[in-house]
Amino acid sequence: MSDVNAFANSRRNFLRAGFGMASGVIVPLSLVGCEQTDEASHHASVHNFMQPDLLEAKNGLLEVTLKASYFNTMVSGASPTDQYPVSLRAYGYGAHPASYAGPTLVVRGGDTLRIKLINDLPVNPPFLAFRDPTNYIKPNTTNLHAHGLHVYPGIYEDSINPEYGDYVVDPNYGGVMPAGDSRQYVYHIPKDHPEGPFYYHPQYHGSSAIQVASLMSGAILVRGPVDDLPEMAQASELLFLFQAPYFAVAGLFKDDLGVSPGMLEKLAQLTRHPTGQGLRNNFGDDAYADAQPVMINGVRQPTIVMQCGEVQRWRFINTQVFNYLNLNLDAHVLKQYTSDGWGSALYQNHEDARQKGGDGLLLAPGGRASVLVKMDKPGTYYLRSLSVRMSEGHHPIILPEYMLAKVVVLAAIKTMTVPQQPLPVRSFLNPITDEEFANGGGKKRNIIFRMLGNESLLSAQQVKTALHRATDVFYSLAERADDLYQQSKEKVRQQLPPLLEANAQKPVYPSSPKIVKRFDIQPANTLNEIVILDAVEEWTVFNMNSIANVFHIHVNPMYVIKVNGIAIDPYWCDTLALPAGGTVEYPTSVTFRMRFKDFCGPYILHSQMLQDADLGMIQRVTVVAQ
Ligand SMILES: [Cu+2]
Repeated sequence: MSDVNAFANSRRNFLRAGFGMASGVIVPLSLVGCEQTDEASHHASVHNFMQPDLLEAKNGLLEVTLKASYFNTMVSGASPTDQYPVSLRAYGYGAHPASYAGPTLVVRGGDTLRIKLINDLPVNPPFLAFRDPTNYIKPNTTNLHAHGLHVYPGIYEDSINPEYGDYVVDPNYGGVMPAGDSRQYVYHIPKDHPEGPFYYHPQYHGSSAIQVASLMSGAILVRGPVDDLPEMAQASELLFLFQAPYFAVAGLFKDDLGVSPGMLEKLAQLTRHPTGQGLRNNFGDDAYADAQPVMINGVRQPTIVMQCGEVQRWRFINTQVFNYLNLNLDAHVLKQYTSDGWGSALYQNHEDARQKGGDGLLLAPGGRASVLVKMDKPGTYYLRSLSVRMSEGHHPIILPEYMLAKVVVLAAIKTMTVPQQPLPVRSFLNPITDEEFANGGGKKRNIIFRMLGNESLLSAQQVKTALHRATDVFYSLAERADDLYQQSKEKVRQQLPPLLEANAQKPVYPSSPKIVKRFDIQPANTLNEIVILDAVEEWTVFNMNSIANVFHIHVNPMYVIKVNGIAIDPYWCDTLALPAGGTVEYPTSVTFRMRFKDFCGPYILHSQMLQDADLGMIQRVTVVAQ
C-alpha cells in the first residue's frame, strides 16, 4: 500500500506527542501469495465473531424500545479460560432480554430515530453520598445520550408527554427512574448528516461511569454516499464494540469495598483501579502489568475467518471508560476512512507498527473509527492493541499489548478491491478557514483539565465518624424527599406543559421541585459556556495532568488544528485524546474550531473517562439564538 499521505504522517506525530511505546512482540511477516497453500486451510477455523442485532430504519423511521436491567452472565478474566459469574447493567430491546450490547441502530440522513428507554433496574439504594462522596448517588437512575450525533439537545415541548432530544442535563432529581419509569427520545437526523459510526450510552451525571463500565452501550450507524459505493456495499461489515466491564472479583483486591463478586456498585471500583479488575494494586512496580481484558461484542478473542483477497469494513467503537486502544493488524493495513463518525476523502493507512514505532490506530474511550482491511496473504493474524503509555511520572501507567481477535485468512481466493480515493465527504465537513472563523465572531475559549487530590474524600468513605453518622440522618431525610418527589412526578409532568413557552424549538429546563431543592447536592453543570447560534469559535483544551485524558463535546464535532500549539493537518472528530505529560506550568493542549450549527439548547462537554466526568470534569454548554 503506497497511498500513505501527509495527513497520516502528521497525525502519527500528533499521537507521538502524547503516547510512547513499550517494546512489542516481533513476529516475522509471512510473504506468501494467495495462490500458495497455507497452514490455516489445514485446520478447521471456526468463525465465532458475534455481532449485536442490527435494526434498520424503514421509510424514514426506526423505532425501538430499549430496556435497562441487570444481566447475569459469565465473563472472562485475565485468562480467557477463567470465567466469572457477573451481574451487570445492560440493555435489552423489544422482547429481547438484556445482553452484552444494545442493538445496532442503522439510519440515514433525514431519518427519524425514536428510542423509548425503559428503566427496569431495581430501585436505588439509600443515599450514601457522604461516605461514597463521589457524586455517585443514584446508580440505577439513567438516561440516554447519542454520542457524536449532530442532533437537537433539548426537550420537544409540543406534546403533553415531553419527548426528549439528546438531552443529558438532567438535574439531580431528574433522569429516568428505576423500576419501570420511561422516557421517549427522538433524534431527527439532519439530511446532510455525515455517515459513520456513532454510539449510544447513559449519561446521567454521577452514574454514567458505573453504567457504561457495565455493558450499557450500543452502536448507531449513519449511512450515506460512502456506504453506497459498490466496493463498500460488497464488503462484509463487522462491528466491534470493545468492552471491558468492571466487576468485583473475590480476593483480587485488598479492599473490595463490600461489593459482592460479579457486581459493579461503587464508583471507587473504577477510580481505584482505573485500568480494570485484573490489577493487583495501583502503585507497585508491576502495576498495570495486566490490564483489563477486552471483549468484542461479549466474546473474548473471537476468530474472524476471511478469504484471501477479501475486503471487509470494520467499525470500531471503544466503549471502555478509561483504557485507550492502539489498534494494529499483523502484516496488514488498517485503511481508516472515518475518525469517530466523521469521514475523510483520503485513507489514513495504519500499517503494521510493531517494528515501526508502535503507533497504531489510537482510540480513546468513546472514540470510533471505520477501516477497510484487505487480506492479501493466507495465514493467521491478530488484531492487537499495542502497548499504550497512559501517563508520565514515577509510576507511569503503561497498558500492555494484548490480542483482541484472531483473523484466519484461507487460501480460497476472493477478488475484491477497496474504493479509490477521494471518497465522498459531506460539505458539513468542509474545513473551517481563518476567514470563516473571523466572520463567525472569532471568539476563543480555554478549557482546563486539572485533577485535584481526593484523599479526604477517600478517607471519608472508609472511616465512619460521628459526623458521618449525623450525615446518615441527613441523607435519610433526603431519601424521603426523593421518594416524595417520585410520587408526585406525574403531577409535576402534568404541570410542565403550561409552563413552557410557545416556540417549539426552544430548549426547556424543568424547574426544580421545591421539596428536593435543598438536597440537590450535585455540583454538575454549574459552569456554563454560553455560545451564540451560528458562531464559529476556537477552543484550546489544556491538560494539566501527567495522565492522558479525553475531551468530548456533544452535538457539534471539532475541527482539530493544533496540538501543543503546533499546527497539524486538520481533521474532524468528537472525542479527542489529550496528550499525557502535562503539568500546571506546562500543560499539554489541543486546539480546535467548531461551528455551533442548527441547534439551540443545553448540552455538555466533559471527560469521556466517565469516572472523571462523574467526579466533576464536566461543564454545561448552552447555545442560544441571537
Ligand atoms: Cu457524547
